[in-house]
Amino acid sequence: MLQELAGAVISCKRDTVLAAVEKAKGELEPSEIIEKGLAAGMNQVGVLFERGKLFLPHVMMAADAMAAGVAALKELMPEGASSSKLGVIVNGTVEGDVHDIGKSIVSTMLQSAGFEVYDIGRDVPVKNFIQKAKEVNADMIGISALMTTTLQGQRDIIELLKEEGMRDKVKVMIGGAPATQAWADKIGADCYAENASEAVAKAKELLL
Ligand code: B12
Repeated sequence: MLQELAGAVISCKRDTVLAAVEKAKGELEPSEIIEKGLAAGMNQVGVLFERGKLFLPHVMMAADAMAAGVAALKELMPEGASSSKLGVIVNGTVEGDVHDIGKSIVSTMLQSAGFEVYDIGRDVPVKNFIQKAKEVNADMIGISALMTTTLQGQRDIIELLKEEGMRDKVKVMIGGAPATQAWADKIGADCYAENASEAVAKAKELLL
């Protein structure tokens, strides 16, 4: 079943992904379908792209198909108990970076775990992270970067938080394929998470 889901993303066909998700719905947890099935397929698309076996239009189609698959699962994921929010999190992808599939999965899973999540999108200027955090009185900022060239944006957001005197009040969680624990330590982030389930576990650790 997981292989079928991954294979559907690699096929780059929206209908194939939706059919595979429909089939898997009754048997697997939505988080498992997303992380172990669809995301695994997307990672494979990345490998095939790097090897020159797939081209950018394929990657865009696969990304679109995967997003449709995730959207079809959203209704199955609990919204989180609205009366007892675990904490407020602003989550976005840094400026100059349009990759948002992984970031959106992280937002969805944090939300369904009971956090109040403000997903501010992709290609987001540094100052917008800070503005939104102030506006909603955030406990944590999540920052995604998918390219080595945009990783610096994570450091810039932490630096601006310090300048604004907000660093003690707001935790910072970073993620995205090129991010690592060593990078998180270097830039002074509170934590790094490799995937959405780990992001939920670490957010709970830091905020509860
Ligand atoms: C899909 C994709 C695209 C799609 C994006 C569509 C979209 N809406 O997101 C499109 C086709 C638009 C695209 C464009 C480009 N891409 Co691209 N893309 C990818 C690809 C194949 C997959 C990324 C993905 O969605 N993975 C699946 C998700 C589920 O995984 P994920 O993002 O890693 O997220 C998980 C974790 O990282 C983590 N996580 C993610 N965010 C966060 C945030 C927090 C807070 C936490 C805690 C955790 C967390 O949890 C997620 C869920 O488990 C990668 C290859 C790869 N191996 O990553 C290349 C890749 C990232 N792209 C790359 C490049 C170069 C580009 C382009 C410049 C291509 C071009 N030549 O034009 C442009 C970028 C334009 C720009 N300015 O941003 C390079 C980056 C190279 C580098 N090291 O810097 C990669 C690595 C491919 C490659 N090897 O060349 N791309």
